[in-house]
Amino acid sequence: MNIKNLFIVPTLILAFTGMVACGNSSKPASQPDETEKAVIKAPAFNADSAYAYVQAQADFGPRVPNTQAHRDCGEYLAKQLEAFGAKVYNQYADLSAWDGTILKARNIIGAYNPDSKKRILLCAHWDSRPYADNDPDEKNHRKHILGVNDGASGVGVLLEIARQLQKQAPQIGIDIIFFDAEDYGIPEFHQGAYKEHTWCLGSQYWARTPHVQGYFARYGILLDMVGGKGATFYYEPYSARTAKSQMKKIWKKAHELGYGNYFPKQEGAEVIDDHVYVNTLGRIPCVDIINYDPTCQTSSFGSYWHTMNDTMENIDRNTLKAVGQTVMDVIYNEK
Ligand code: AHN
Ligand code: ZN
Repeated sequence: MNIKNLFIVPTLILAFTGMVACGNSSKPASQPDETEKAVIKAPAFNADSAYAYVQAQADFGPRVPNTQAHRDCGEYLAKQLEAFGAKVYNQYADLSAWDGTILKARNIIGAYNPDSKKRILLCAHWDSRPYADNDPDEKNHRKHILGVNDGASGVGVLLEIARQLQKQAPQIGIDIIFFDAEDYGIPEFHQGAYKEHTWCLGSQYWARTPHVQGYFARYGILLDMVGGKGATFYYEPYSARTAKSQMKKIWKKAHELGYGNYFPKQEGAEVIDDHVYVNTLGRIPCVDIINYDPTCQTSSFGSYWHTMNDTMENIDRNTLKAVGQTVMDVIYNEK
Protein backbone atom coordinates (compact mmCIF):
# COMPACT_ATOMS: atom_id res chain seq x y z
CA MET A 1 0.00 0.00 0.00
CA ASN A 2 1.49 3.35 -0.94
CA ILE A 3 1.20 6.54 1.10
CA LYS A 4 -1.70 7.85 -1.01
CA ASN A 5 -3.87 4.81 -0.28
CA LEU A 6 -3.30 5.18 3.45
CA PHE A 7 -5.38 8.35 3.27
CA ILE A 8 -8.09 6.86 1.11
CA VAL A 9 -8.82 3.82 3.30
CA PRO A 10 -9.81 5.65 6.50
CA THR A 11 -11.94 7.99 4.41
CA LEU A 12 -13.84 5.05 2.97
CA ILE A 13 -14.39 3.58 6.44
CA LEU A 14 -15.69 6.89 7.72
CA ALA A 15 -18.01 7.23 4.76
CA PHE A 16 -19.34 3.72 5.30
CA THR A 17 -19.94 4.11 9.02
CA GLY A 18 -21.56 7.45 8.30
CA MET A 19 -24.01 5.75 5.99
CA VAL A 20 -24.78 3.10 8.59
CA ALA A 21 -25.32 5.70 11.29
CA CYS A 22 -27.73 7.61 9.06
CA GLY A 23 -29.63 4.36 8.57
CA ASN A 24 -33.06 5.05 7.17
CA SER A 25 -32.74 8.84 7.29
CA SER A 26 -33.18 10.35 3.82
CA LYS A 27 -31.07 13.36 4.81
CA PRO A 28 -27.57 13.26 3.27
CA ALA A 29 -24.80 13.83 5.83
CA SER A 30 -23.50 16.88 3.93
CA GLN A 31 -26.69 18.95 4.24
CA PRO A 32 -26.08 22.32 5.96
CA ASP A 33 -27.52 22.74 9.43
CA GLU A 34 -30.46 25.03 10.20
CA THR A 35 -28.44 28.19 10.89
CA GLU A 36 -26.47 27.88 7.64
CA LYS A 37 -29.58 27.13 5.63
CA ALA A 38 -31.29 30.24 6.98
CA VAL A 39 -28.95 32.63 5.13
CA ILE A 40 -30.39 33.57 1.76
CA LYS A 41 -28.08 34.70 -1.02
CA ALA A 42 -29.57 37.72 -2.73
CA PRO A 43 -29.52 38.11 -6.53
CA ALA A 44 -26.39 39.76 -7.93
CA PHE A 45 -26.49 43.55 -7.94
CA ASN A 46 -25.22 44.79 -11.30
CA ALA A 47 -22.88 47.73 -10.80
CA ASP A 48 -22.70 48.57 -14.54
CA SER A 49 -26.44 48.94 -14.54
CA ALA A 50 -26.39 51.17 -11.44
CA TYR A 51 -23.61 53.26 -13.00
CA ALA A 52 -25.75 53.77 -16.13
CA TYR A 53 -28.62 55.04 -13.93
CA VAL A 54 -26.26 57.49 -12.26
CA GLN A 55 -25.05 58.67 -15.67
CA ALA A 56 -28.62 59.04 -16.94
CA GLN A 57 -29.41 61.44 -14.09
CA ALA A 58 -26.19 63.39 -14.60
CA ASP A 59 -27.08 63.77 -18.29
CA PHE A 60 -30.09 65.91 -17.33
CA GLY A 61 -27.73 68.44 -15.74
CA PRO A 62 -28.25 69.76 -12.19
CA ARG A 63 -31.71 68.60 -10.95
CA VAL A 64 -32.42 71.77 -8.98
CA PRO A 65 -36.10 72.26 -8.05
CA ASN A 66 -38.02 74.64 -10.34
CA THR A 67 -35.81 73.88 -13.37
CA GLN A 68 -36.63 71.95 -16.55
CA ALA A 69 -33.87 69.40 -15.82
CA HIS A 70 -35.53 68.68 -12.47
CA ARG A 71 -38.96 68.18 -14.05
CA ASP A 72 -37.55 65.97 -16.80
CA CYS A 73 -35.54 63.84 -14.40
CA GLY A 74 -38.59 63.42 -12.15
CA GLU A 75 -40.48 61.99 -15.13
CA TYR A 76 -37.59 59.69 -15.94
CA LEU A 77 -37.41 58.33 -12.37
CA ALA A 78 -41.15 57.67 -12.09
CA LYS A 79 -41.14 55.92 -15.49
CA GLN A 80 -38.19 53.76 -14.48
CA LEU A 81 -39.91 52.61 -11.28
CA GLU A 82 -43.03 51.84 -13.30
CA ALA A 83 -41.01 49.92 -15.90
CA PHE A 84 -39.52 47.89 -13.04
CA GLY A 85 -42.97 46.85 -11.89
CA ALA A 86 -43.44 49.09 -8.85
CA LYS A 87 -46.74 50.66 -7.86
CA VAL A 88 -45.78 54.30 -8.24
CA TYR A 89 -47.01 57.21 -6.12
CA ASN A 90 -46.16 60.82 -6.85
CA GLN A 91 -46.36 63.42 -4.13
CA TYR A 92 -46.40 66.95 -5.48
CA ALA A 93 -45.95 69.70 -2.93
CA ASP A 94 -45.13 73.39 -2.80
CA LEU A 95 -42.39 73.63 -0.20
CA SER A 96 -40.99 76.82 1.21
CA ALA A 97 -37.19 77.14 1.08
CA TRP A 98 -34.97 78.98 3.62
CA ASP A 99 -35.20 82.19 1.53
CA GLY A 100 -38.95 81.95 0.89
CA THR A 101 -38.63 80.46 -2.61
CA ILE A 102 -41.55 78.13 -3.30
CA LEU A 103 -40.17 74.84 -4.58
CA LYS A 104 -42.35 72.74 -6.86
CA ALA A 105 -41.31 69.48 -5.26
CA ARG A 106 -42.05 65.87 -6.13
CA ASN A 107 -41.42 62.83 -3.95
CA ILE A 108 -41.49 59.66 -6.02
CA ILE A 109 -42.38 56.36 -4.36
CA GLY A 110 -42.23 52.85 -5.79
CA ALA A 111 -43.99 50.14 -3.77
CA TYR A 112 -43.26 46.41 -4.12
CA ASN A 113 -45.67 43.88 -2.66
CA PRO A 114 -47.84 46.80 -1.49
CA ASP A 115 -50.30 44.61 0.44
CA SER A 116 -47.69 43.16 2.78
CA LYS A 117 -47.66 44.54 6.32
CA LYS A 118 -43.98 43.63 6.65
CA ARG A 119 -42.15 46.50 4.99
CA ILE A 120 -38.68 47.99 4.63
CA LEU A 121 -38.12 51.49 3.31
CA LEU A 122 -35.18 52.36 1.04
CA CYS A 123 -34.57 56.00 0.23
CA ALA A 124 -32.27 58.60 -1.32
CA HIS A 125 -32.67 62.22 -2.40
CA TRP A 126 -32.94 62.93 -6.11
CA ASP A 127 -32.58 66.72 -6.21
CA SER A 128 -29.29 68.54 -6.63
CA ARG A 129 -28.03 71.47 -4.61
CA PRO A 130 -28.54 74.96 -6.06
CA TYR A 131 -25.29 76.20 -4.47
CA ALA A 132 -21.69 75.08 -4.88
CA ASP A 133 -21.09 76.78 -1.55
CA ASN A 134 -18.16 74.57 -0.60
CA ASP A 135 -16.33 75.26 -3.87
CA PRO A 136 -12.78 76.65 -3.46
CA ASP A 137 -13.70 79.39 -5.95
CA GLU A 138 -16.12 81.84 -4.37
CA LYS A 139 -17.47 82.80 -7.83
CA ASN A 140 -19.08 79.35 -7.97
CA HIS A 141 -20.92 79.54 -4.66
CA ARG A 142 -24.25 80.47 -6.27
CA LYS A 143 -23.98 77.99 -9.13
CA HIS A 144 -25.94 74.75 -9.35
CA ILE A 145 -24.00 71.55 -8.70
CA LEU A 146 -24.29 68.44 -10.84
CA GLY A 147 -24.85 66.36 -7.71
CA VAL A 148 -23.56 63.07 -9.04
CA ASN A 149 -22.31 61.52 -5.82
CA ASP A 150 -24.54 63.82 -3.77
CA GLY A 151 -27.89 62.64 -5.00
CA ALA A 152 -27.60 60.60 -8.18
CA SER A 153 -25.47 57.80 -6.67
CA GLY A 154 -28.07 56.75 -4.10
CA VAL A 155 -30.87 56.91 -6.63
CA GLY A 156 -28.81 54.91 -9.14
CA VAL A 157 -28.25 52.14 -6.60
CA LEU A 158 -31.96 52.08 -5.73
CA LEU A 159 -33.01 51.92 -9.40
CA GLU A 160 -30.82 48.85 -9.84
CA ILE A 161 -32.36 47.31 -6.72
CA ALA A 162 -35.81 48.07 -8.18
CA ARG A 163 -34.86 46.23 -11.36
CA GLN A 164 -33.76 43.25 -9.28
CA LEU A 165 -36.94 43.31 -7.15
CA GLN A 166 -39.03 42.86 -10.28
CA LYS A 167 -37.01 39.78 -11.31
CA GLN A 168 -37.06 38.09 -7.90
CA ALA A 169 -39.24 39.23 -5.01
CA PRO A 170 -37.97 39.08 -1.43
CA GLN A 171 -40.28 37.81 1.34
CA ILE A 172 -41.33 41.27 2.51
CA GLY A 173 -42.67 44.47 0.94
CA ILE A 174 -40.23 47.18 -0.13
CA ASP A 175 -40.86 50.88 -0.65
CA ILE A 176 -38.32 52.90 -2.58
CA ILE A 177 -38.63 56.63 -1.98
CA PHE A 178 -36.84 59.30 -3.95
CA PHE A 179 -37.06 62.39 -1.74
CA ASP A 180 -37.02 65.81 -3.32
CA ALA A 181 -35.64 69.10 -1.96
CA GLU A 182 -33.14 67.56 0.44
CA ASP A 183 -30.30 69.78 -0.67
CA TYR A 184 -31.86 73.26 -0.72
CA GLY A 185 -30.64 73.92 2.82
CA ILE A 186 -29.41 77.28 4.04
CA PRO A 187 -26.11 78.11 2.29
CA GLU A 188 -22.75 78.72 3.95
CA PHE A 189 -22.63 82.22 2.45
CA HIS A 190 -25.84 83.32 4.18
CA GLN A 191 -25.01 86.23 6.49
CA GLY A 192 -28.10 86.15 8.75
CA ALA A 193 -29.00 83.80 11.55
CA TYR A 194 -28.92 80.05 11.02
CA LYS A 195 -32.37 78.61 10.35
CA GLU A 196 -33.26 75.09 11.41
CA HIS A 197 -35.07 72.51 9.32
CA THR A 198 -34.16 74.04 5.95
CA TRP A 199 -32.68 70.74 4.70
CA CYS A 200 -34.65 67.63 3.79
CA LEU A 201 -37.86 69.44 2.86
CA GLY A 202 -39.17 66.52 0.79
CA SER A 203 -38.70 63.96 3.54
CA GLN A 204 -40.22 66.32 6.12
CA TYR A 205 -43.29 66.60 3.91
CA TRP A 206 -43.49 62.86 3.32
CA ALA A 207 -43.05 62.01 7.01
CA ARG A 208 -45.93 64.35 7.90
CA THR A 209 -48.05 63.24 4.95
CA PRO A 210 -47.10 59.70 3.93
CA HIS A 211 -48.18 58.40 0.51
CA VAL A 212 -50.39 55.81 2.24
CA GLN A 213 -52.44 56.66 5.33
CA GLY A 214 -51.01 55.03 8.44
CA TYR A 215 -47.90 53.99 6.54
CA PHE A 216 -45.44 51.93 8.53
CA ALA A 217 -42.15 50.19 7.83
CA ARG A 218 -39.98 48.23 10.26
CA TYR A 219 -37.05 50.43 9.41
CA GLY A 220 -35.51 52.48 6.63
CA ILE A 221 -32.14 52.62 4.89
CA LEU A 222 -31.04 55.96 3.45
CA LEU A 223 -28.30 56.08 0.82
CA ASP A 224 -26.39 59.34 0.52
CA MET A 225 -23.11 59.75 -1.38
CA VAL A 226 -22.61 56.06 -2.01
CA GLY A 227 -20.63 56.14 -5.27
CA GLY A 228 -17.28 57.78 -4.54
CA LYS A 229 -14.03 55.96 -5.22
CA GLY A 230 -12.67 54.60 -1.93
CA ALA A 231 -15.70 55.81 0.04
CA THR A 232 -15.99 54.78 3.67
CA PHE A 233 -19.29 54.35 5.47
CA TYR A 234 -18.69 54.78 9.18
CA TYR A 235 -21.45 54.43 11.77
CA GLU A 236 -23.37 57.70 11.57
CA PRO A 237 -24.05 58.62 15.22
CA TYR A 238 -27.73 59.65 14.87
CA SER A 239 -28.48 56.33 13.14
CA ALA A 240 -26.41 54.49 15.73
CA ARG A 241 -28.59 55.95 18.51
CA THR A 242 -32.00 55.53 16.86
CA ALA A 243 -31.59 52.42 14.66
CA LYS A 244 -28.75 50.57 16.35
CA SER A 245 -29.75 46.96 15.72
CA GLN A 246 -30.54 47.61 12.05
CA MET A 247 -27.28 49.44 11.57
CA LYS A 248 -25.30 46.56 13.10
CA LYS A 249 -27.13 44.07 10.88
CA ILE A 250 -26.18 46.05 7.75
CA TRP A 251 -22.51 46.41 8.70
CA LYS A 252 -22.30 42.72 9.66
CA LYS A 253 -23.68 41.75 6.27
CA ALA A 254 -21.23 44.05 4.49
CA HIS A 255 -18.33 42.37 6.30
CA GLU A 256 -19.65 38.87 5.52
CA LEU A 257 -19.83 39.77 1.84
CA GLY A 258 -16.23 41.01 1.83
CA TYR A 259 -16.96 44.74 1.82
CA GLY A 260 -15.51 45.40 5.27
CA ASN A 261 -13.09 48.03 3.94
CA TYR A 262 -16.04 50.19 2.89
CA PHE A 263 -17.86 49.75 6.21
CA PRO A 264 -15.56 50.50 9.18
CA LYS A 265 -17.19 49.60 12.48
CA GLN A 266 -16.37 53.00 13.99
CA GLU A 267 -18.32 56.21 14.42
CA GLY A 268 -18.05 59.04 11.90
CA ALA A 269 -19.76 62.44 11.88
CA GLU A 270 -23.39 63.06 12.78
CA VAL A 271 -25.47 64.57 9.97
CA ILE A 272 -28.85 66.17 9.45
CA ASP A 273 -30.23 64.11 6.63
CA ASP A 274 -33.52 62.57 5.52
CA HIS A 275 -33.17 59.75 8.08
CA VAL A 276 -33.64 62.26 10.93
CA TYR A 277 -37.13 63.24 9.70
CA VAL A 278 -38.09 59.69 8.76
CA ASN A 279 -37.34 58.91 12.41
CA THR A 280 -38.68 61.97 14.27
CA LEU A 281 -41.76 62.78 12.15
CA GLY A 282 -42.36 59.39 10.50
CA ARG A 283 -41.54 57.32 13.60
CA ILE A 284 -39.55 54.84 11.54
CA PRO A 285 -35.95 54.12 12.59
CA CYS A 286 -33.69 54.79 9.64
CA VAL A 287 -30.00 54.11 8.99
CA ASP A 288 -27.99 56.62 6.94
CA ILE A 289 -25.32 54.97 4.82
CA ILE A 290 -23.28 58.07 4.04
CA ASN A 291 -19.68 58.65 3.01
CA TYR A 292 -17.48 59.95 5.80
CA ASP A 293 -13.92 60.93 4.96
CA PRO A 294 -11.89 61.42 8.15
CA THR A 295 -8.86 62.66 6.19
CA CYS A 296 -10.49 65.51 4.27
CA GLN A 297 -9.88 69.08 5.51
CA THR A 298 -12.65 70.86 3.59
CA SER A 299 -15.62 68.55 4.25
CA SER A 300 -16.23 65.30 6.09
CA PHE A 301 -18.13 64.09 2.99
CA GLY A 302 -15.13 64.34 0.64
CA SER A 303 -13.31 67.17 -1.14
CA TYR A 304 -15.81 67.57 -4.00
CA TRP A 305 -18.91 67.76 -1.78
CA HIS A 306 -21.03 70.82 -2.71
CA THR A 307 -18.49 71.89 -5.33
CA MET A 308 -18.51 72.05 -9.12
CA ASN A 309 -16.45 68.84 -9.07
CA ASP A 310 -19.24 66.50 -7.92
CA THR A 311 -19.13 64.80 -11.32
CA MET A 312 -19.04 61.31 -12.89
CA GLU A 313 -15.23 61.16 -12.59
CA ASN A 314 -15.48 60.41 -8.88
CA ILE A 315 -17.88 57.51 -9.30
CA ASP A 316 -16.53 54.00 -8.87
CA ARG A 317 -18.62 50.95 -9.77
CA ASN A 318 -16.97 48.99 -6.93
CA THR A 319 -18.44 51.34 -4.34
CA LEU A 320 -21.91 51.15 -5.93
CA LYS A 321 -21.57 47.34 -5.84
CA ALA A 322 -20.50 47.23 -2.18
CA VAL A 323 -23.49 49.31 -1.09
CA GLY A 324 -26.04 47.83 -3.48
CA GLN A 325 -25.13 44.21 -2.78
CA THR A 326 -25.09 44.78 0.97
CA VAL A 327 -28.55 46.36 0.95
CA MET A 328 -29.88 43.56 -1.27
CA ASP A 329 -28.49 40.81 0.97
CA VAL A 330 -30.04 42.54 3.98
CA ILE A 331 -33.52 42.87 2.49
CA TYR A 332 -33.62 39.40 0.92
CA ASN A 333 -32.97 37.98 4.39
CA GLU A 334 -35.95 39.73 5.98
CA LYS A 335 -39.09 37.70 6.51
C1 AHN B 1 -25.88 69.04 6.26
O1 AHN B 1 -24.91 69.43 5.64
C2 AHN B 1 -26.59 69.89 7.22
N1 AHN B 1 -26.35 67.83 6.10
C3 AHN B 1 -25.79 66.93 5.16
C4 AHN B 1 -26.88 66.29 4.42
C5 AHN B 1 -26.61 66.31 2.99
C6 AHN B 1 -26.37 67.36 2.20
N2 AHN B 1 -26.60 65.26 2.23
C7 AHN B 1 -26.35 65.62 1.04
N3 AHN B 1 -26.21 66.90 0.97
ZN1 ZN C 1 -25.76 67.91 -0.60
